Amino acid sequence: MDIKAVKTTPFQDQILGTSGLRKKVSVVRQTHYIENFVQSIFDSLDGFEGKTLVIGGDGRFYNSQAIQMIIKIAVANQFGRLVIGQNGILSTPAASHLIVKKQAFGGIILSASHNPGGSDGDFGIKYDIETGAPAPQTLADAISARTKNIDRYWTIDLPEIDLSRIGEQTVGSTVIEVIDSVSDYALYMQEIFDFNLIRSLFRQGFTMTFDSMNAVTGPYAKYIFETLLGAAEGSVIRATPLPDFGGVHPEPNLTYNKSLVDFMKSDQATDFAAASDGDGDRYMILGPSFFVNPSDSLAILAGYMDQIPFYASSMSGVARSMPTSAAVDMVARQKGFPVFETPTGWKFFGSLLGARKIALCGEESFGAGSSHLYEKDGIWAVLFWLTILAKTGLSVQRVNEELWHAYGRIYTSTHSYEDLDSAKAKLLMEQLRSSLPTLPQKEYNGFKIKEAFDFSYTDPITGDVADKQGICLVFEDHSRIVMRLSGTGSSGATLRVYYNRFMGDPKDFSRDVQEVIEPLVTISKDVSDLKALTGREYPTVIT
Ligand code: G16
Repeated sequence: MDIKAVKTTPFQDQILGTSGLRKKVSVVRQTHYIENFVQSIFDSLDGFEGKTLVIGGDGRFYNSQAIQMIIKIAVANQFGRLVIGQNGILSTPAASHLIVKKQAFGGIILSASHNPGGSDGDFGIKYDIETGAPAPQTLADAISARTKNIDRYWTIDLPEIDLSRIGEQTVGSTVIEVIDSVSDYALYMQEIFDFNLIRSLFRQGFTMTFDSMNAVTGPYAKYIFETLLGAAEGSVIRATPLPDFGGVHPEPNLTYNKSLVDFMKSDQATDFAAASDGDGDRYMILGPSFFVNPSDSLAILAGYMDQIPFYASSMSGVARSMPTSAAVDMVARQKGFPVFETPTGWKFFGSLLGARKIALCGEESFGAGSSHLYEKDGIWAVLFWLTILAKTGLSVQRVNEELWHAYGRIYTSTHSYEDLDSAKAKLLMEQLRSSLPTLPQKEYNGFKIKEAFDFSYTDPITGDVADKQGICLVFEDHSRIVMRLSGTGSSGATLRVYYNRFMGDPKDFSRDVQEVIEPLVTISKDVSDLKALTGREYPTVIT
């Protein structure tokens, strides 16, 4: 086997965002683009020679071609074994699980998650470390830095590897193993949850719809919900992963999965519905005419976690990203668990999970996970919900209402302004940042600002500091506005504005979310000069 050093020049835009590298397909198809980035990952790591690398992706356009390139570079860099999902398919949580199960050095996951696919859509690459957690910020920074001065990558000449056939072959000193994408993950779920309990729910006639949105969870959901658990055939819809997700924007929320939301408002609604995103790490939960906000969902999972034997001896603390509402804090306080507040990005949970400081974590952006694996996990969250419904016999709505009756309701919504001009969006944040000292004690329509600050985080385990993680305005009545720029887009800028407003009186528990937060929306626009600076009056996505 002839290992070749290929001369290359750096691309200046290979900066890792909230979750790895995300770019338009047209960008990653440039000659040397994938190779540069993957070699930059390897150049930022030490001691992987002879070790195992897991590779897989969400099946989006360019997945297969990119995997063939990565195989060549990984072989040339002397990995001992490559474990690849059949047809190049691995959901993010399944890849994370495999990394640990196969005692791999790490894994490369090809996904732009919830971003659209297809030839003019987005592509993404992220690296997970040996715990199956996303590369921590220090490693992400090292990779970004290496992409700026890379001048060669290693590769070999190799005919295309047939990824449709399960089995092993050896190339040079590297074993290339193609595995079933679903079975290990499905077995692991059976270790965590009582499948007999959930099966009994379906035996009693319980109905569910799981919408895979033409993305990676289709084969996982079909096997787990229909084959193993006995949900009626056809319960899993849009179950075949397609390179362009059938034109669907694979983001499970009220805007991009309106069809499921509408279905759950119709006469045909099932008892329960859920959806997952492009790479299977996000989830959305619905009941008939009822939506569970992800911040509430996290709090509900925290409330029931000690009833799941898998966690009985390991239930420690919980963590949420800063923009996520404090509903989970109220549950954790009552149960005596510490709460950690981290910046947005799953990578910030990794050190806390590794140090066993937390057993549960989640985000307002439709992500939840636990110590079972160090990525967020959509199907796990749905199985957790099915377990709660089977144990309690309650409806989705009733489970959520019980949370409000116990602790009060934090009305929560996120408004995203997508495709803004980047320079204008940055200016908005800079101006807001510089006005922070003047804001405390200011009153807007009866809402008095108590604190105004830019969130900064010191990782309690590693000591790493992350600054400028979102501007927070906290009001005297505990309402809160958070503003930050998204780090997952592939072009332009997305401004995210997060609203929380607490209501303690049960007569206020069934109000319209947008009506409740409306005064805060007006304040956020005023303090940030949003319309004048961006030319936008209304968000593109409301969740
Ligand atoms: C990623 C991260 C999440 C983050 C989300 C939104 O999710 O893993 O931690 O909350 O992006 O980030 P942003 O607000 O910067 O767009 P995913 O599902 O896209 O991998």
